[in-house]
Amino acid sequence: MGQESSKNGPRTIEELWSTGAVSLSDVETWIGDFMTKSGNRDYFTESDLIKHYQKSYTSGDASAFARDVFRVMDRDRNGKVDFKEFTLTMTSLTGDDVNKKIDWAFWFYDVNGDGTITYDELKKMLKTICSLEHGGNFKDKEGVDNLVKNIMSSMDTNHDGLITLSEFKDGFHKSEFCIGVLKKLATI
Ligand SMILES: [Ca+2]
Ligand SMILES: [Ca+2]
Repeated sequence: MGQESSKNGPRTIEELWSTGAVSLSDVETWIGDFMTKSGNRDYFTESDLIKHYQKSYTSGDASAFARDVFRVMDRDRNGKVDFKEFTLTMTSLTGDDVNKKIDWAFWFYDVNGDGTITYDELKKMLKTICSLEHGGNFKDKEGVDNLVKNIMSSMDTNHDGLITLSEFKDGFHKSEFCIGVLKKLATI
């Protein structure tokens, strides 16, 4: 259910353009980024994206982060991200619509795509971000557990152990960690 609404986005560059939400320079930038990631093919794969991030995050391990970004980008789950899928991500993450950004971040956390974020999914995401920055040598296990508990308790307002999209939207701005992750996602 998580990604249902995303399928209603523009299907072609012309359609995207006609929405008026993107400029020519945005599209030119995305074409350049896409060509770099895909090596001038008409798609890129998970391993292409992993290699790409490994170059940017030399002090950490970017593979888990790249896998999660790829999972959300590859909307039809065919193992390839084409230019349309790439631009749908870029319009969500770089546009002015905060709701779209938070939707995208929600799908990023919702690893199994069932429409809710569990304690384990949140913990996995925290480890992924720590690996990205510190190479997976995150020894403060108690610190991770406490941070996950704090985020859960501030967002899971009905205390059923699950964060829904609506709870995520309400609680997002209260979590420095979640805001920090979104800033990272905006640079992909
Ligand atoms: Ca795809
Ligand atoms: Ca889930």
